[in-house]
Amino acid sequence: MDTRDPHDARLSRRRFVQGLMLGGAAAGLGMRAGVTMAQSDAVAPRELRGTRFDLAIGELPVDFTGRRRLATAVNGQLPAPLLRWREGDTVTLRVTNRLRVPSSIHWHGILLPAGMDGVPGISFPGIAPGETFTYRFPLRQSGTYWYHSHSGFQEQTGLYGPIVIEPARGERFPAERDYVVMLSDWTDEDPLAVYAHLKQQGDYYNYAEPTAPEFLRDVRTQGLRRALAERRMWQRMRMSPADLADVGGATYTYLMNGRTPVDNWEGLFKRGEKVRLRFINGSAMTLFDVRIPGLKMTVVAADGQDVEPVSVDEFRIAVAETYDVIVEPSDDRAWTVFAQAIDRSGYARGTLAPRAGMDAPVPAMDARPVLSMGDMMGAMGGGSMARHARPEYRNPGVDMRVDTPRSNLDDPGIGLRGNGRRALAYADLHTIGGALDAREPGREIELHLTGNMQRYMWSFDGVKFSDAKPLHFRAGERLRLVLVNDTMMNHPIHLHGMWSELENADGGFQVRKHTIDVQPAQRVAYGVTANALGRWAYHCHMLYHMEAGMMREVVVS
Ligand SMILES: [Cu+2]
Repeated sequence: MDTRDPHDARLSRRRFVQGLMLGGAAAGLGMRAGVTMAQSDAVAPRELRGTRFDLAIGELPVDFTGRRRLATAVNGQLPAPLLRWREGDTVTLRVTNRLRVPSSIHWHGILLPAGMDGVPGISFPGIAPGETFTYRFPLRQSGTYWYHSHSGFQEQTGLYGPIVIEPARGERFPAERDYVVMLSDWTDEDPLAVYAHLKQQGDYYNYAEPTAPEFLRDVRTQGLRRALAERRMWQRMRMSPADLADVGGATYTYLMNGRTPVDNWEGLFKRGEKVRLRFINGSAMTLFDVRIPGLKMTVVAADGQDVEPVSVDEFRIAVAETYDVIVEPSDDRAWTVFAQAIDRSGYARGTLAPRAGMDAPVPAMDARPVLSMGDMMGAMGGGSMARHARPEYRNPGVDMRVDTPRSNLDDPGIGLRGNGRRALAYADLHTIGGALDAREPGREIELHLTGNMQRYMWSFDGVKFSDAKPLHFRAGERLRLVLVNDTMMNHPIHLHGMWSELENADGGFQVRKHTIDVQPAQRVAYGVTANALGRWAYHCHMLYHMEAGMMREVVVS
């Protein structure tokens, strides 16, 4: 049964186009389109430095699409101000909640005492309306990170901002210019309504079901019998090969540093300069594929940690990940920074240029990728056998189990395979200096990423957060976490408070991260040193997946 209102879908598309035109008109007049905050913008600096910060969480009127909406902002800004810290300093942040509902700020990827982590119900009670909470912690790391609300859907409505921690001994890969490029997804809909629609029907926002012309094309290329068989296969599984994103471009406007594609964020350079771009995916639900047509990007850091430089044309950035790249624009011309959503339903875009007001051609989006059997079943023939937890069986919350997951890290992921561009894969990332803790893990915890797409239920091992007991790590132990993705979606999994040190398929150290994106039907393993006492959140960073229950509490004691 299809309960979507096609009229509704057309309307949202029209609104998107309207938004583009409005944004364009405003840009032409030299106004800041998108965010109506000229007053606060003039007063509040977009970048804050030092060791003491006063941050106020409040509402902000915005207009990204031609409709006025209220966003959640920090100091009247969306994204929240860039916080520039220095490794070795201790920072104090007084956060005042001026909303009518409780709020919080979580410092994503930062090693800190559990009470400073900012997750209501786990780290602290949250910040009540009118209240000020003071966060204070020493900085034991450097690199690109970000911060966001961990309360309700406030992250979806704008409460996210970048953090740059300058290394005490200077940048390993210096550059003449340094820009944060923060990607996000904005919806005019109330996120509560988005979530309710998804619960009502998991593919509510998926307007990408195969169409009649596509079926005819398949018949032409594969023959009637195979095309029919394939349709029947998908129908039998009550799944769609177009299940790439729960929410797409008909609903979302994709932003780069808070600007719509028409509003066009720009970064300036002089020819021959090295430009460092600190990409942060601060979106609620969107994986982006990023490229700058005509320019090679040298990836030098992942999740704040320096890596052996690797030159690529394109990289996928999952929700909550950060990547630093260095580019060297060789000509006196503009270059488009292009970030298309994984389902190719829209994009964020900005421009690198020698002078303000220039732009470059925006590439066409790639064709929408289609899931392969490998994305659903893993390594058919070969591959290790998965051990499923008992609650994964006879469970309405689990519609699929992968018995032979693949564990290769050299796959950049669906839509990036064999597209003629050199796309980054986790196998290309090598953290400089290796693992922080070389001990062989003394214990292994295997968890399965599970869900029921149609009912929009998400969980670990078939058990949602509200029904689950905390995981226990023994203080000081080195352990191995194994994640097996039993679903057809990517899940960027984030462990708070401790590093996740990804292993290659042979068990050797690969890369240190705070968020590990697990591809469909993939098995990954990573080392964790339980050196941070207290209670921590461990969850999928797709906001609506976390809300639905793909989360655990971890207790280190
Ligand atoms: Cu998820």
